[in-house]
Amino acid sequence: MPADYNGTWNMVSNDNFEGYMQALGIDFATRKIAKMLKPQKVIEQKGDFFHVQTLSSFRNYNAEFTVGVEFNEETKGLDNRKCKTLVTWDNDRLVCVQKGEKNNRGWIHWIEGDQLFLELSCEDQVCKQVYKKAD
Ligand code: VL7
Repeated sequence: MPADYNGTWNMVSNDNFEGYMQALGIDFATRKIAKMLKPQKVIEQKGDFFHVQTLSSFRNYNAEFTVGVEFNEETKGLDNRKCKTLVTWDNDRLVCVQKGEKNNRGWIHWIEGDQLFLELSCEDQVCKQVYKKAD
């Protein structure tokens, strides 16, 4: 039985989002707006199938994937790049590798209690986010 990520999760902290966005080449004006946001993750999981929505007042991002199945990801509204993306289980952690123009790009999710953790990597930058489960 894989871990259960279902739910609505509200951001509580966002460390080095600026560095991550700079590594992705996001322009200054967009970064200024983006770093003020407190996005929400809405996750629907059925076994190995995930629908992850990252919602904010500025932009939304939508990802659908099955663990273990590589797919073509287009980061629409973010850096607008194309990646070959693969998410796998590492025990109860979700480990994503986004192969493309940027080196060392990917993310890792895990849960501890009522908190959802996310580490986003690109090049030499790591952004650490924490979300708390909504009631
Ligand atoms: C998705 C943002 C910065 C552009 C706007 C900021 C809008 C809200 O890949 C991600 O999540 C995974 C794991 O949960 C599932 O797709 C992170 C947000 C990364 C990167 C780019 C700044 C402009 C933020 C959408």
